[in-house]
Amino acid sequence: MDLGQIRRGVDMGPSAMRYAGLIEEIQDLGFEVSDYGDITIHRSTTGSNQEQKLRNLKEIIKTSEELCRELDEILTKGGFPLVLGGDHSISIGSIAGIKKHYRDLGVIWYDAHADLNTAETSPSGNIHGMSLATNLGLGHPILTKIGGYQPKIKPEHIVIIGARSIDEGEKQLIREKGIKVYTMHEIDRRGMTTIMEETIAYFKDRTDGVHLSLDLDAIDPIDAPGVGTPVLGGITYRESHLAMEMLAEAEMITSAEFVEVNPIIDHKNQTANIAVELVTSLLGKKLI
Ligand code: HAR
Ligand code: MN
Ligand code: MN
Repeated sequence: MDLGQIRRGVDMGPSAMRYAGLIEEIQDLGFEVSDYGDITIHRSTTGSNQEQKLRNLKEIIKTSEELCRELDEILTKGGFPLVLGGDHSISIGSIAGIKKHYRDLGVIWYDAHADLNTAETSPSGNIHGMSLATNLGLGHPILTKIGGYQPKIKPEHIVIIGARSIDEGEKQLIREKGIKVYTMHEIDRRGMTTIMEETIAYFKDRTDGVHLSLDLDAIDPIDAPGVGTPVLGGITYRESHLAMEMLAEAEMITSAEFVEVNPIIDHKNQTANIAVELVTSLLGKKLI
């Protein structure tokens, strides 16, 4: 999927991660993998809907409904859903499908951005900057009702990690709803170990499942250059491994998505390689 923003190429993210050995690496950890393949993207043939406020809305809705159905099915079969992006608008469909299986689903939003815009506050009209708000039930009902219900997530069941580019409307919403955010300031000041310990403790008695939504732009562009909206001063490669390893140790994550890998912008598939490494750390790969 690349319809949630305007830079082409992010739809090739899943291929780049497969090419980087994702499936083999997961199998090496002892897991059985079923690759569900790519979701068909319903790109408009009459020229995509370049409507200013919700760009490509119709196409994103169709795609999200399909992703929602697939994730519902995977969880019904007892699998661990791992979604590959694609721009971050895919989390609308993935969380719509996943949340059907939990009463209080927690979400870790590992991202340079908060993705808490609505059509009213968005500076861009790009739906990938609205996906977390949509999951909270905020914004256009046609988006928030994907999967047939809303809201999916409660504000107190969200932890944002790595934020450093937050729009005015998003800041207001964060304050209004009391959403827990660890910006780069907190990570620098208190260290990733403390942030992850607190996040794990926070979710422990509040949720019955935790979805990790990892946007590769959370990581510093020096380490992960292959993203459409890079922001300086990000989480390091090592801090990100630590975060994934701590989540693995806590056995807390019940589904995950790795998004915004754009191979056209990337250097020698570096960002896709990091994504694959982080998946393996999340799934319990150890150094020794
Ligand atoms: N906040 C800006 C917007 O809404 C930029 C969002 C960029 N988004 C992502 N997702 N890459 O995290 O347009
Ligand atoms: Mn994002
Ligand atoms: Mn982002």
